[in-house]
Amino acid sequence: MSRVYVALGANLGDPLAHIKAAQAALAEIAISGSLRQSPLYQSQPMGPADQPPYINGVCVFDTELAPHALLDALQAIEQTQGRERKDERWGPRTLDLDILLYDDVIMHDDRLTLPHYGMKQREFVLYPLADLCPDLILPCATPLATLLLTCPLNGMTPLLS
Ligand code: A4P
Ligand code: MG
Repeated sequence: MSRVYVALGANLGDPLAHIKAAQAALAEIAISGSLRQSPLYQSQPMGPADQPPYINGVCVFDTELAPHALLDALQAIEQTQGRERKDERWGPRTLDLDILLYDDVIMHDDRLTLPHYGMKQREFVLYPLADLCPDLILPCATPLATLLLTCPLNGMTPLLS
């Protein structure tokens, strides 16, 4: 069994509905009862500025799926929710599910980089991650709390539910 952290992001259609549907879908692939979800945030778009704000959050759960099988499962959830892959880097999307951490696995191949390559700089990843697991130490031995010290909120606000 492995413990995984998955980042959720959406900024098209009804982003909150996409995030909530994704949380429900993740609960289905998680080992029963293991899923916890962070509070949600509204964040400014990283990348092209002419796109709507994002809703972001993080989930943690336990799984028997191997890393690539987990990626397949996440991409299937993205497709179910109408994700279209476009050429524009960091462009808008109905739903993006990224594997942040898979146990302490460090790997890189043509489909999967673990830990996720951008997670250490992104406020919309680090703050919800800290909500779930403030004492987390990354596989590179860096404490999450250390990364937060140099990560401004960049206008991100908690989403009031
Ligand atoms: N891939 C490699 N490693 C991973 C991983 N750890 N988890 C590969 C998930 N996928 C991984 O992803 C491209 C390919 O990355 C996948 O086919 C997979 O094999 P994608 O979802 O098709 O494309 P993408 O998400 O547009 O690309 P990229 O570079 O991964 O973008 P990011 O890093 O996901 O950023 N602004 C705010 N405020 N909030 C956001 O959530 N998200 C993005 C996308 C841009 N701006 C944002 C946000
Ligand atoms: Mg992605």
